[in-house]
Amino acid sequence: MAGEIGNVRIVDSTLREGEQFAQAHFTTAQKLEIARLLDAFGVEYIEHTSPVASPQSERDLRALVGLGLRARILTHTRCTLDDVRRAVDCGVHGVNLLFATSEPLRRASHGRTLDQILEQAAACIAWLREAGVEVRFSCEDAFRSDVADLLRIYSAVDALGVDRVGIADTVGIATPRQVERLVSHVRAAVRCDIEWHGHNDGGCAIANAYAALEAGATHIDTTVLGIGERNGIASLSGLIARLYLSDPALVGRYRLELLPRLDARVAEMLGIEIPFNACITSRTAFTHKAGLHTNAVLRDPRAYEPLDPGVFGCSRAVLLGHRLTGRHAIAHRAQTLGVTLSDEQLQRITREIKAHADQRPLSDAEVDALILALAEERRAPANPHPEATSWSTGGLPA
Ligand code: HCA
Ligand code: CU
Repeated sequence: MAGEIGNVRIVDSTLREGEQFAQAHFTTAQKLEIARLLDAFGVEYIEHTSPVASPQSERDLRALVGLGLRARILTHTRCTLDDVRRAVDCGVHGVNLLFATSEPLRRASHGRTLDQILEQAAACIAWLREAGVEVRFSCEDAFRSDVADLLRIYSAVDALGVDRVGIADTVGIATPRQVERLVSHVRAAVRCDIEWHGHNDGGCAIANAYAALEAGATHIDTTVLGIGERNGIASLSGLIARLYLSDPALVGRYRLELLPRLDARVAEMLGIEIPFNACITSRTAFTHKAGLHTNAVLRDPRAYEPLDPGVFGCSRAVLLGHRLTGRHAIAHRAQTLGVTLSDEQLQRITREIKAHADQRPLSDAEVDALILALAEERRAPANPHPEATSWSTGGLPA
């Protein structure tokens, strides 16, 4: 499968789509910090809000261009000559143009006909080509647009010389199969590259981005943590996890160990936690709990670890103080503490932990205290009341 995916290029839109997240209000310094981190990670493009949006947006875009990063700086504009001129004046390397092509958005938004859309697009594309910057033209709301209309527009802008066309699942309604079908049609209709932008309303953002790549898309829009309008788009960590699982070589040029810092910093700026179910960077992404799992993982982590935490600068955790705990994991912990337990002791402590954890989970320190108490017992004369081991009253796990 992955063999079909070529050289993926990431267009990170944390500073554009991400700014549309309800809780986002980045300062200039924060935007520049995010951009530096994304650049160090290795994304190929960083997309920033249009300079037309507000005076601060224009100043920030200029400051971003001024950083002289390796990543190419794009801005996202409407299809008007005023907007594209302002964008180019800020020094961007490329402009991501968009136009809504679906009937519901045409009605609720701009009210233009297909011919009018094409006329405006042609003028902007010609101007941008003359200015010597990269041009992308995207159809907003592609999955509620007529396929024949889409293909007509994409073929026309391809002929006008855009570097890539964009396909946007603006309201997050597409399934991977639908994505594969539409992207394949577009792939057959244009020579230029294809950018994919998909929202997560139906929980398919990462799957859809991957389906787009399988069908011939070359560029994928992401944001850090997947932030964006409503519940956002494909997250950078999610896309990286998905690609790595198919073939680590697909993400070999990125500094994967920087992902946790990137996600943590952006979460901090937004005043949120990294979502518990985030790929790679969630607090529990490499935590193993049930006895069956921990037993196997301690023998060979690959048993239940499709991603190697070390590659991403993360480490594995094995939880012990809960009712699903297993004897092997406790024996392993004891060994780490330099304690060898007899089979009988091991069974006893496992039983005790389970019984106790039925009331509340035990912290690591509490489990350790129990193991160490048993070690004492081994050294001292036999405890006449083995079940009466006292429990530490330490706090619950964080
Ligand atoms: C929006 C625009 C957009 C644009 C995507 C693109 C979308 O905020 O509605 O330029 O490809 O989701 O359609 O983010
Ligand atoms: Cu969007």
